Amino acid sequence: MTIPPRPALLDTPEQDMLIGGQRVPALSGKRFETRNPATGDLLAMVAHGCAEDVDRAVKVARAALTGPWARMKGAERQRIMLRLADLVEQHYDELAMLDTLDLGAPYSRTVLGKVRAGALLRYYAGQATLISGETLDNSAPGDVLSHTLKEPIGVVAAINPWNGPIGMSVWKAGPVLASGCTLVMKPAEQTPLSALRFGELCLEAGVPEGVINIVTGKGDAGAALSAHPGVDKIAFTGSTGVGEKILLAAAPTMKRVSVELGGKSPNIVFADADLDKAVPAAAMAVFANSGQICSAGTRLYVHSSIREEFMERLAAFTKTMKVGDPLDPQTQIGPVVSGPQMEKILGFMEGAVAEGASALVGGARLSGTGYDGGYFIQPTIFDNVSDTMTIAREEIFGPVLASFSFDTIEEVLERANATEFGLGSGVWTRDLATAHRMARGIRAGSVWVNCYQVLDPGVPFGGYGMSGFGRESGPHHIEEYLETKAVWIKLD
Ligand code: TXE
Repeated sequence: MTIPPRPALLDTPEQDMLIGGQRVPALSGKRFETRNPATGDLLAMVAHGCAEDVDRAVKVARAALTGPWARMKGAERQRIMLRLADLVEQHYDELAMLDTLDLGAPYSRTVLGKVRAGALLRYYAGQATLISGETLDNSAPGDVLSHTLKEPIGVVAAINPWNGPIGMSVWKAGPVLASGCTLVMKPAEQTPLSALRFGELCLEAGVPEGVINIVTGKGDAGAALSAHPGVDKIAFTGSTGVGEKILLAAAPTMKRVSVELGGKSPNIVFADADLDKAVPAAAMAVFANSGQICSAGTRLYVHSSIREEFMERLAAFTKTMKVGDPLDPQTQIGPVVSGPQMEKILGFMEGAVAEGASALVGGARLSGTGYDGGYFIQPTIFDNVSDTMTIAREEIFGPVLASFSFDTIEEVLERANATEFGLGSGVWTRDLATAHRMARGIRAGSVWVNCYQVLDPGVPFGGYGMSGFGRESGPHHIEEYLETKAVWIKLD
């Protein structure tokens, strides 16, 4: 693998927003810093968009709903989206490199997103030509003919997290473009850069000006989007606390809202599992992206009859994982995204020890990586964890695993479901009946059997309970971007 050169975008140290096809500074002229979490180096000063910039972008996005975009057939939107898919793939090295510098995720990981980004855009491009209403002739046969029309819902606001920036931009834009909606997207303040480059590629692909707008800013810009009367739908991915705020802010204007929030996902290994596969997968389920994945498998339940062997092998595997320089092709785990996130994670680890858990592996900040200013944390496995401890219940969003032992399927189901969240889950077994019983019994939006964290544009992803609602991907996702209008025609 070759590490690409520093992205050309960074030659412009002051990065502006993208509104109405133009790169524009914030109306206040203010900017905020975005830094490399591995080195602390300043990457760019980014336009600090606030409520007035949000208002400007929303007005542009509303106006674009009646422009050339509104007159395009699905097949034309599809052609633009396929061109965008090609462009995103052609420029993926640069997009992945921007994320590596901005987020700290190893380049060996960010570049893997290329396949998914292309697949997502092509999947949604396909959907652009499949939107159609129905003829409903059975309400009063012979007397009235009814049919439905599907219309774009309008202006969509996407409020994004920082843990997978370019992948999230593509995921949020796909259904917007397919449905004929317009978008104001606010990337997270920690990782705003790749979204800006993606916005430029949308223009290059032929997406009309004003259809995709990128407002860089902080929580107040997200709050302004959530309350703005010109926004029809919000697609949010982020913390459960902010999800609650967005629902409240959106209520007075009855916006459609989908929220993909936090998790505390169980990963369950039965005695008959293929351990050669389950051991590395259990490690990657929680340590990939430094644990900064909403559906990370953070609660590991291993059957008591194999637990000792399993934990020994898991500990040995974890010790081989290479943590360090995100630009080293061998690196598997980079730093966490920011100083505050690192402090929060270290706080959880200290709390775990105070509550009686013991670190089987790791348990501290990592030094000696060559970047002493970087926010590196050792991949950590906790043993002697009880179900009531904080690390067993709360989302840590770092490379920290809580491990448990179990005896029966009924017991493990009950304990796996004893959480307010319900996003991901893993089951490792060779027994079909066990697999099916677990798949039915677990309360979570995804159950991965003998695999973990697999995503596909054609398969829905989302949460139960405090992990949110709405499903992204899959054949029905686009419905969340459409209004259904019933038309009644009296025949006599
Ligand atoms: O997320 P926030 P943070 C979880 C994870 C992590 C914690 C905190 O546990 O440790 O959240 O991360 C915007 N109205 N996840 O603080 O605050 C904000 O600018 C509208 C899980 O970074 O939720 C950013 O664009 N928007 C998660 C986005 O919300 C607001 C991924 C997410 O930020 C806002 C990330 C407001 N009042 C964190 N305040 C997942 N589900 O994958 C902030 N924002």
